[in-house]
Formats: sequence, C-alpha cells, structure tokens
Amino acid sequence: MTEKIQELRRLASMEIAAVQDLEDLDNFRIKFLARKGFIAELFDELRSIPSEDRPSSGKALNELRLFVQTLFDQRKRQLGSGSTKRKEMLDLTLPGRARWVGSQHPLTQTLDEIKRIFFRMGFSIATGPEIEDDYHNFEALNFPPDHPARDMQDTFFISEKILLRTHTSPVQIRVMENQQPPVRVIIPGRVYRNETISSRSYCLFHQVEGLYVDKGVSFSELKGTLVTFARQFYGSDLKYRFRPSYFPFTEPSAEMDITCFLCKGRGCRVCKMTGWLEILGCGMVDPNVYKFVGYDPEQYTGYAFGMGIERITMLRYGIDDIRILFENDVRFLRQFS
Ligand code: 2NM
Repeated sequence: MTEKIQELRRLASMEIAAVQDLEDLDNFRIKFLARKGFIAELFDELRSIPSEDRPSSGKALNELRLFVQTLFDQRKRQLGSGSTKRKEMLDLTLPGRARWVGSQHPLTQTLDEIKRIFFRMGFSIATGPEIEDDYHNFEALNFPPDHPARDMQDTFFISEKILLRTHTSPVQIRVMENQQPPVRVIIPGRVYRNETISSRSYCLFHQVEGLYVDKGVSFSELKGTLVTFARQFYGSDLKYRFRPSYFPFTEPSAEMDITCFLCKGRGCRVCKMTGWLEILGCGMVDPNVYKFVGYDPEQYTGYAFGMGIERITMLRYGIDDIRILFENDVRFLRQFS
C-alpha cells in the first residue's frame, strides 16, 4: 500500500506539470480524483488490508488526496488567471526594466565645482536680482554715461532705468553697500545680453564673479588665488599668463590665459593654434567704485574677477554650439550622468 501511495504521488507531480490547458486539467482530475480515479481505487483497497495496518494507510491516503487536490487547485488558479500558458508568461531571461535616472545639467556641474573650489579658499556665496537698475549695473561700476554696453544693442531694457543685468557685478555693489570690509564673496548667476544668437553667443548665459576687499589686498594675492583656482579646476600641471586688459570697474585690469588643456600648448583647433585659452578677466577694484558704495579708498584695496560658465563648459566637454545648453534635449543631457 505504502509503495502504491508513493508511486501515485510521483505520477501526479509529473502529470500536473504537463497540464497545458483546462482540458488537460479535467483529464488529470478524472484520472486521480474522480469517483473511479486512482485515489478512490486505493480507498477501496483499504478494506482488504489487515485491520492493524488500516489506520496508518488510511492516514497516508488522506494525505495523498489532499496533496493531489492541492496540485489540482493551484494549476486551476494559474490557468484561470489568463489564457496565456504559464511557461510563456514568465521569461526569466528578460533583462530588468531600467529606471530613468536624471543627471545634472553640465552648466550646473561646472558651477558647482567652481563654487566648491572658492568655498574652500574662504569665499562665501552671494546672489542678487536679475532685474536691475541702471545705477547698480552701470553707474556704480564706473561705466561712463556714453559707454557702448549701455546701448540698446547690448542690453535688454525694461524701462529707461530698469534692465536685465548684463553681468553679476551689480551684486558685488549690493554686497559692498550692505557690508563693511573684509568682504570675500563669489556671485554665480544668470546674465542677459541683447546679442545676435549664434553658435557662439546666446541672449542668456552664466557667470561667476568674485570680490575680495580688505586692508592691504594686493595684485599678487589676486594672482595667487586665481592660479590656485585654475590648478584645481584645470589641472595642477598648467602654465598660465596674465595679459593687460581693460574694464571700467578695475584698474589695473588683466585677462588670464592657461595652456590649452587639449593640446598641452602645442596648438589645436580649440585654442586656434595659439596654445593658450583665455579663462577669466580680473583686476584691482577701481577706487571710483569704492566711492559709490561708501568704502574709504585710502584704507581699502581689493581685487575682482569674472568668468563665463558656458565658455568653460564648452571647452571642457568639446561642445561647439552654445544653444544646445539651453534646449534641454534629453539626448544631450543624458550624456552627463
Ligand atoms: C570681471 C572682470 C574684472 C568685477 C569687478 C567688480 C566690482 F564690483 F567689484 F567692481 N565686480 N566684478 C570684475 C572685474 C568682473 O568680469 C570679467
């Protein structure tokens, strides 16, 4: 009896796996569970075995019936939950579903890195309005009344005296108006220029400007700070040079070049065969600016600098059209994760 029960258990396990549809399942039921099925047959046989063996065999037989009934019920549920065959429903070889993971905009990545480097050198971060007045954007920065930057061609005017800031320098003015030296800040932000849009210029771009004013701040301190920045941002092995330049708000003024990080100074398409890349403008804050903000020019000196984030980002990633930075095309942005 025990062997027969074991045998049926094996047989039922095998046959239930071969059941493909409801018809197969009904045949399985008739074969094992129906009134004339295998299990019922064994129950009939129970009567003819020795009476002392009957209780244990009866118990084993009941367990078998429950087992086979459970196989039947499970299969019925699976088949009932859809017409597709179980084997086809579950393909364990399919790759998992990829999740969409966002990435930071390349301009944000560049900005964050610049902010981190200056933060470590003791600069704090200041921000200010993008809609400015003529006084903070031009006058207090020592722009003469007839300066070409004040022209409609270059500046978006909202009214005669209100405009979209053309640089972040008005924030420096606002910081100095509200705080006596020492002042050591960087100002990251959007600026606007009314330029013909092309692959090289857009109506909107980003700057980071910096300002340090205290007693006895010298040009060598300006150089030290900017060279330290450039070494951290562009690589410790770079060469640099400062060229004389002109800005209304600094005197003396300079532009900083570094050896082209693509060709290491040998000359290539990016540096236009010069071996040098211009990375920022800088200078000692003009004493006239101090008069506008109420600092004593006899007591304080300071330096300021500014750099364009789009230019740096484009050089860094080999981007040849500024407009793609503002289109938010995911095919472009996805490459910066
Ligand atoms: C630059 C280059 C050089 C600058 C100067 C000032 C201020 F407010 F202190 F006068 N702010 N930013 C400055 C100086 C900006 O950008 C190319």
